[in-house]
Amino acid sequence: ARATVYGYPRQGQNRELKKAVEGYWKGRVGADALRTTAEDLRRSNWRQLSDAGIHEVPSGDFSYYDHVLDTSVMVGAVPERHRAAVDADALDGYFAMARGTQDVAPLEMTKWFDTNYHYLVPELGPDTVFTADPAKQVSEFKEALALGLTARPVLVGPLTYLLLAKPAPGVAADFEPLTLLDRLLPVYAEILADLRAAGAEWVQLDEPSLVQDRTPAELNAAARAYRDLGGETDRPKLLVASYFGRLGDALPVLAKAPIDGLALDLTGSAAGNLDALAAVGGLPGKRLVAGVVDGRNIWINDYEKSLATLGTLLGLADRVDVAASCSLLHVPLDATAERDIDPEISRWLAFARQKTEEIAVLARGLGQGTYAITAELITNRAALASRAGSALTRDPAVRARTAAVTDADARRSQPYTERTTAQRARLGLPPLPTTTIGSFPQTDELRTARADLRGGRIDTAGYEERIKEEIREVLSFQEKAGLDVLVHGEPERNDMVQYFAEQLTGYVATNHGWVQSYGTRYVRPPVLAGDISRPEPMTVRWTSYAQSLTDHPVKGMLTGPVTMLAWSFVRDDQPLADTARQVALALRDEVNDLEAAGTSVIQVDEPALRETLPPRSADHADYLAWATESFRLTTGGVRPDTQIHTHMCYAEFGDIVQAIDDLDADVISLEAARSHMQVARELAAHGYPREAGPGVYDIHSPRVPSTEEATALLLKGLEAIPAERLWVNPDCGLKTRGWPETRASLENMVAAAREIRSRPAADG
Ligand code: THG
Ligand code: ZN
Repeated sequence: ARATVYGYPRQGQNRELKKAVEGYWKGRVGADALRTTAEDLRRSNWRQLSDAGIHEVPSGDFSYYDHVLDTSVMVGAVPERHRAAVDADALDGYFAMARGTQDVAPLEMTKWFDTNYHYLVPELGPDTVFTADPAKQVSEFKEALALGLTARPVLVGPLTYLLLAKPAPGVAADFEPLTLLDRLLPVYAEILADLRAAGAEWVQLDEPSLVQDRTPAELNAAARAYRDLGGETDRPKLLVASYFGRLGDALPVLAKAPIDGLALDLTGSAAGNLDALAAVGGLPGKRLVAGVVDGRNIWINDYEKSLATLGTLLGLADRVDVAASCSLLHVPLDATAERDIDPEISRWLAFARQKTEEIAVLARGLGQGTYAITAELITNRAALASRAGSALTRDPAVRARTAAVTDADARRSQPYTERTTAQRARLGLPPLPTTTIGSFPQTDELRTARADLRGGRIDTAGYEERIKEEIREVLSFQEKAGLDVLVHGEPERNDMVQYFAEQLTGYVATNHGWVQSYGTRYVRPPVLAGDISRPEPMTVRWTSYAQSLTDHPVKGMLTGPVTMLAWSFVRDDQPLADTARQVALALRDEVNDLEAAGTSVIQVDEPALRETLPPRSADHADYLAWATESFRLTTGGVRPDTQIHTHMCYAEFGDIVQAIDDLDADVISLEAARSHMQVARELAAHGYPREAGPGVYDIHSPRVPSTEEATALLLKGLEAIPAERLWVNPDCGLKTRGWPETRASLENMVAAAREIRSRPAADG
């Protein structure tokens, strides 16, 4: 059995790639220096993989920005508006597609399946002409070859590429990119031939779209694609890779296709692939790549369990190789870089580098028998036993409390129709109340203050004085601007998940655990390692300080339980629902403490509610049940006259409107400016009964909306939501914005709300 992986973190141990790319954008790093950095990183990754015992390494998985954008370049799908930039300079054109320029908008960015990675959405239309540009794939393959390694080029497959695409601007919204399949396949065939000519024995085509629900027509397209590509004579062997879930109806399609190998995810809820494979009679004559090491999480593998799975698979394919369940892009690079993690916990952790070692050990155990890995098995068993028996993973008080939760705990004591009366009496807000989502610009001074605190250049008292100073400024601006419900601006927070994780018992933070979120932006997801509890209040001090400065209500600001899970590494030793319940109870304590301190409005953000929706609709109901319950558990303990807000920032809510309703929040603010109030209409169509603030301006751009624009959007919002239930707010938090545009935009927003309030019809 051979050990292999589909992809590896690209950024380097010290995020050298981020520094080089951002340096290039600023003109501080030349194109040649950037290329050299990239080559060095690729070489160092390949050496790491090879040293760990990976027999077949991936090539072409490297990217300056995003591998879906690389695929668009590979098939010549450059939007018209970027054509000139690409023709003038390929690298600058590439970055223009990713980030836009003064004159042209970038490609849209969206989540890569249910991960926290974002890709650039291909823009296609009936006039799209594909042309093969195999240069990147061929040259990176040759680089690996030059190191004496066996490499397998990894490409986004044609079906997934088209299914991820959307109609280009100006193309009819109902245009289906999949109709371009027959035009795309010859381009893939040409690239495959070039890779074979360069010496590739195998090429991997990634088709994660096939783990989502697919129509019969889409499955037919899959069958056709792989019949055509498989039927080419001048081609390498084809490995079709699925990951992020179960193949379902696509499994028999691929099993029958004239391809040479199939990669299956066999972790977590995708373990069902095993029975499904047996049911279709296995893959006679084909290679099976078994994803038994979880590529989405950071826990050590259970060797005995994996070997049992691998043993069963041996009878189901011509040959069985070992891999992670998906690319290792979604985990940090190296757990040994973490020096501050409790040694009891660090022996339970495997980041990308450790996972490659696990894959190699399992391949050896599968190929040579378990006696060949005796020492590794003993160490593995001991580490797993230490985790299962640890007081860190099992806190009896937390377990007793979650076990005692009742339905009533997850329910407000009165329905919205009664609560709203109490809240109106307490808050005394005007119609169309104005507010913001929570964060204000994170200035360089704030980042410097945090770095100074970490570096010991200022003490805690000095740091907190700077935070208070910022809060005073944020409050005084909001009062002057005439906002109704104020916020403290969150100057004390680094990241909306990390900040809470650092204060909750059971969570572990990393120092170097960077994972690419998009382009040169990274996050450091904290680890839900043990049972979660809240030793002391986390935000009450700052909210109370802000409230002491004003007579307006100041919103308490928290991150909700679903988002805490979605942007962390979760436990794999208990159901997600249990972890969610523990986090919810810890947050509930914070909500209740905020209320006790006099906070009348509390916002619990759930931007990740939609993105964690499982790929198979059969799994939606279970997920939404625990997700909405954990939100209601967080917020269910407050008085009727305390107003609960939530916030989500995704353009497509259509399929989760019922879940949004089930949260039973009093007010929801939603990203809407870019989808022209479509959200408001979706809520109205559903009969959403509570208050809502569809965003009236896009915070992702420094552009200042005029009062007239904001007024027009509000009037549109009023067509869907009556004035007594419509809030006025931007799309999202303002932390990535600068102060000048923040000031101007909020002033215009308030002016628009006042303008409409002054009209006779709108005062409710
Ligand atoms: N927090 C977490 N996950 C997220 C978001 C978040 N996922 C979705 C979305 N928001 C992703 N957006 C971003 C935006 C900015 C950055 C990362 C993800 C970013 N990162 C800094 C960088 O790479 O330079 C590092 C920030 C830091 O120092 O912690 O700017 O809000 N968890
Ligand atoms: Zn948002």
